[in-house]
Amino acid sequence: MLEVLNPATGEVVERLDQATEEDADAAIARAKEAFPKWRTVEPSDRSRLLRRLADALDAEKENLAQLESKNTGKPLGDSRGEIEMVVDTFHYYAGAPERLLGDSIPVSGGVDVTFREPLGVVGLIVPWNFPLTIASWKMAPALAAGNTLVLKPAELTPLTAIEFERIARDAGIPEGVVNVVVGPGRAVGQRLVEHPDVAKVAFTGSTAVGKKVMEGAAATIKRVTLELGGKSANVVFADADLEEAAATAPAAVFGNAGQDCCARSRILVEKSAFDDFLSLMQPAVENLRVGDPFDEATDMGPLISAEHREGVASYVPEDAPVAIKGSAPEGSGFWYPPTVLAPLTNEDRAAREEIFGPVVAVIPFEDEDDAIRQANDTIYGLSGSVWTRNGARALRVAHRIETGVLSINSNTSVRVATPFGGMKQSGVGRELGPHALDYYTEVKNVYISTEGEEHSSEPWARSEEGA
Ligand code: TXE
Repeated sequence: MLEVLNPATGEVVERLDQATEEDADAAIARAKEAFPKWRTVEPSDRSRLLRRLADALDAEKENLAQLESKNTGKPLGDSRGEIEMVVDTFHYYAGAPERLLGDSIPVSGGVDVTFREPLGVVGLIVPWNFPLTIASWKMAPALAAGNTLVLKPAELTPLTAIEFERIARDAGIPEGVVNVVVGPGRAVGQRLVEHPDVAKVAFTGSTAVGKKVMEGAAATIKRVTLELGGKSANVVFADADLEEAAATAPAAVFGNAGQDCCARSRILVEKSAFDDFLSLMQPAVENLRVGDPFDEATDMGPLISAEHREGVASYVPEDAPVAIKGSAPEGSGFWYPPTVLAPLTNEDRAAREEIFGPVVAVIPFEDEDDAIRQANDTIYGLSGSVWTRNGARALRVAHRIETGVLSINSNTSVRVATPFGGMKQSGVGRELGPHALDYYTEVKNVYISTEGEEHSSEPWARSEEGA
């Protein structure tokens, strides 16, 4: 029996039966059976069905947002924004079935065209930090391209995925196309990775489990996309709008209580502006309201679990250089205060590992080369920001930072219409935007001879004749 908790109170909100490997097999079998029919649904009809699903999600968005906040502890306003993105993601990919264009390639003796075909059954494994949002980034392009799917939500946050399965069915998505299996990563997740009838696994989670997924997928040469950890740098030059950079830096790392793969958890500040930056940042940290997710004034909720809080706290030992500390409620719930460690070096543990909590390392740098060297001195490469008023420098630095997404004078990472994903050990592949569809389709090349019977169409035959 799986006990689902509310992290803001520590109370059980739901008790669910856990799926087993046999349940995973049954879901894969249902998806396999549904695939031939779903892939041949007329593109315009598939489009219409996905649009209807987006509208159905829109109609239930308040219910879904409330459920997401109850299960994750994130502020209700954040959950509403996330569910809005789920709806937008389905609307965006609803336009894709009729736009999955192939190529026509000039060749001699015939016509050559490419088709973009669905993969088959795809297994989607998602984490607890943005439960339904991250699932939608995978489900919408997968379905638009004609795949059927099995979704495994994180054990800690299965509630919106269960609702999604019902909403999809009610919206007319055919039986077996969308299957949700709630169960442990090691049994159900692993089964999706190893099962020969699953053509691809799309995974978001820790880099450690991502490596296991890649390894497990090798046995059946399964396609994989991985969206893993990050240790993104927020690079602030002395010539930047320091007030804006400092006022927005806390939200860029403490948003979702720091449980965000794009969190700017290293702030690199040019030495000459270091003290000014910290002074400007202080009120923004101290004024963060940490508390009840259902209070509209709340900026930050609790961490996901007691165990995770212990892990986060281990990065702030007794002798840690805590420069700024926010507040957090006492008592039940998995609370942790926003914490700024400064000055740190890029060698410190808090600057090297993904903490996934509201703890940030502020690190000085000497000049542009030093900033780039430190920003790149990490195994990760997911996100990041550059703050400067010098346009040429902004582009120079953006080119040299090894990261999949970067923003200049902004802390945003994700948009429905633009590609998102990591370099280095932050992952493989891209989600969102037009690029995601490449990862849910195979390219098939078809050559059609236009030569008559009397002509040989084989180039080697022709060269033999000429020889
Ligand atoms: O992630 P896991 P967890 C990081 C973050 C966090 C740490 C642990 O640092 O503290 O990971 O979080 C399923 N085969 N991120 O434990 O274990 C699991 O059931 C197949 C960063 O929650 O990676 C869940 O559905 N699947 C990240 C999903 O994988 C397996 C987001 C993620 O779980 C499996 C989350 C296995 N062997 C955590 N083992 C980000 N970058 O956004 C587990 N799973």
